[in-house]
Amino acid sequence: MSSQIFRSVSRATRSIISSASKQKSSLLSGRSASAAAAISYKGVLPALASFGRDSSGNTSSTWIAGAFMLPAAAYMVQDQEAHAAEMERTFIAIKPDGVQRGLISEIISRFERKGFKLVAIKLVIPSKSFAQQHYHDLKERPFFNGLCDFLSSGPVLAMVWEGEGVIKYGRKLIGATDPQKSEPGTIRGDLAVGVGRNIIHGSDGPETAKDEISLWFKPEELTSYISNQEKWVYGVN
Ligand code: IDP
Ligand code: MG
Repeated sequence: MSSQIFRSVSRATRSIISSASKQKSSLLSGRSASAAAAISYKGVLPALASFGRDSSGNTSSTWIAGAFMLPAAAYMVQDQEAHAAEMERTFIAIKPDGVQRGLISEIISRFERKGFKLVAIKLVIPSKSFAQQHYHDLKERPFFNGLCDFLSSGPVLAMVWEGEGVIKYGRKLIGATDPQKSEPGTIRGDLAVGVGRNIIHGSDGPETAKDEISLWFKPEELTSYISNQEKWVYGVN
């Protein structure tokens, strides 16, 4: 993890330097730019955290404005992309039963509270053929037709969540397929009773995560950003 942070910071540093040499005007004021840099890097690399401050530790907007104009928004976007590229993503969907039962906020909050980051979300009613594509590897199972009818029967909340280990741990948060066997404390264990109405879907591995994300979302619907809590979630000692 520390090497990942180092790589992100190295890339961010390169983008600060290259953007600054190309651009003459700052998209944020010197003070905002400096504050943004401190948010991204303080605690990761002290030299960068003090970037834009004078020896007393105060923000030095004249120094930034006069000597080294910071295209803050530009480098922040590049840094976000570099950072996000190193994080795992999974596809999570609240099925029509979970939506109808008013469990959206309960389920989202469990992923949020864990420290995972929401990067895409939309409410859709999938067609039957879309449901068949989503569950294509179950097409030989006797419940396949009923399952696809059910998935396409109402709104599904489709999401992409990002974080270290989110594919495997997302499945742990969800619990066993049959809620009769899901542990208490898991989403299905706490909130569902029958296997045919187990309220949530989660990708079961890196390949399915990749396939399901691209089935449900266009690339431009996926966001990349640094969440303010990341340094608290991923700090190392
Ligand atoms: P998963 O959702 O835990 O990954 P899968 O085996 O991929 O479980 O099955 C997909 C979905 O099919 C389940 O979430 C459940 O809704 C449904 N399903 C699985 N097994 C049965 C069954 O025996 N009867 C009815 N529906 C089932
Ligand atoms: Mg599955």
